[in-house]
Amino acid sequence: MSVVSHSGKEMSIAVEIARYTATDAILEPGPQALTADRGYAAAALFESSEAKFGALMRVLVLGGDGFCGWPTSLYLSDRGHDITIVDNLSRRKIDIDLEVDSLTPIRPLGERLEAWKEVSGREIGYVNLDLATDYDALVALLLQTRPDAIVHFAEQRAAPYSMRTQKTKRYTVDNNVRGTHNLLTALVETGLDVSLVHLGTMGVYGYGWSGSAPIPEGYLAVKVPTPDGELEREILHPANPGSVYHLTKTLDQLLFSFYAKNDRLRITDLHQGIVWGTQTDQTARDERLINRFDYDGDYGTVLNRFLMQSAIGHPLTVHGTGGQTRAFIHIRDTVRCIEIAINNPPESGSKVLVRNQVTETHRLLDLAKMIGDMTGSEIAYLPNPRLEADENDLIVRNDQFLALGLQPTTLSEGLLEEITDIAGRYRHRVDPRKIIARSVWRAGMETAADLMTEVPEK
Ligand code: NAD
Ligand code: USQ
Repeated sequence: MSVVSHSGKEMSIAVEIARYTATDAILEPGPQALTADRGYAAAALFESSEAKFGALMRVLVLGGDGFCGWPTSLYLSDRGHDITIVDNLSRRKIDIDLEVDSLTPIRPLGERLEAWKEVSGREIGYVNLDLATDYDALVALLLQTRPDAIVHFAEQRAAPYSMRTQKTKRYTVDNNVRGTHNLLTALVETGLDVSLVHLGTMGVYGYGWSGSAPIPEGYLAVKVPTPDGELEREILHPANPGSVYHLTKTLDQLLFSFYAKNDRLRITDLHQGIVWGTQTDQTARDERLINRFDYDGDYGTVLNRFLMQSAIGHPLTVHGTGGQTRAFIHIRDTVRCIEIAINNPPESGSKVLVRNQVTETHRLLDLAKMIGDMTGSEIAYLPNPRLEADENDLIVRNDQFLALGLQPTTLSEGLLEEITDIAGRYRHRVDPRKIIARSVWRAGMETAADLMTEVPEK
């Protein structure tokens, strides 16, 4: 594990652990060594650095090098919070395995952080740690930084990648479930009073289960028949995952529910829709800060894929009939929602606070037609590599974020800008042989052939 401190210097975890051990003479080896008392003792060491950086809130951003985590880290840093990114760079390694790259030229994390310091005058810390395997280092880090809030983005997040092979199925479960559980037990072990904000997904509710009934924010009021009449109860909305990835998010929900009840952890689970767009005010300040844009068949999400496809003249790849309806949110609204969530945490002893982080719902075919009308792109109706309903209704409650001040960025505001500023500008970086989605939900399912092998000149 390597650590880049707030001063930007590279340290090894051994140095940090040695500092704890040296200052806390009463520590015995073994599990009892990592107690809250040890945390308070160790924290004193870092008071001076806290004073120096004058933070409003100390926030750990787990997965802070990723598509949502990077702009969130910059946004929160810009707002005066003291940010430390935790990331094992697994997402960048998966790109190497898949022989694909972000459409936008993302820089190495160290260079990103230097650039941010240069343009904003603010420093962001960085720790390279695997949440799923480096448990002791995670505990040490929590005791060292004593965060007020943790934002947990650090999971394998692509449904098609999670369905690609038996190996990627197992990796997705091992990585996501172990990572989340390690974090929860580390919070209990350290005894720190931290607000945890997790990025969940709309996909935990599934699509079509409740017909045209609005999807509530996490919980469903039900009537249970008993011999003495009906009992009114509130339950977690039934889980109906559509991929191994979405399954891990439903497992996360149960872990959260247990630890909120048993250990009184303060947890917010944000059920986010599909994020579109690329830049925020902060990532747009310098090209070295540019955000990731995935376009390939595994990691590219539907709307950003359509935008990229229209920029290179590729037909818009609608799976099946395009009758699937999904929820969307712009990346600028994602970062605002995270700030709202860390500013409005639940109290200790409350149930998990679930907020639906979505601003619009759209039928995929309508989206494709909207982009086709703007750009003249054709629509290609492809065999669907996923097992999913051809059509579904989707009405989602998002009252909480609206009540807390979110002002949604609508599709009509951002689409053209995204096509010309990002997809058009970096069209030369597209490898068209990576566009067709080829991870199938069940062996033997049909996939389309490449529709383009070279990006045409403009
Ligand atoms: P991403 O893959 O771009 O970022 C995730 C980051 O976490 C990566 O930088 C990766 O290296 C890191 N990471 C993964 N496993 C880790 C581990 N074990 N230890 C340390 N770091 C690890 O994904 P994203 O699009 O930014 O999504 C972030 C979160 O938001 C995910 O949990 C995802 O499920 C959720 N979400 C994303 C979307 C979307 O459209 N992108 C929508 C809804 C929810
Ligand atoms: N689709 C197409 N054409 C494409 C790509 C996708 O028609 O070229 C369709 C898919 O078949 C699916 C829908 O678009 O019906 C959405 O696919 P997606 O890849 O955009 O989104 P999804 O797999 O659901 O996953 C993404 C993120 C995930 C997040 C989720 C939010 O990768 O991390 O959790 O969106 S939600 O969908 O609301 O659950």
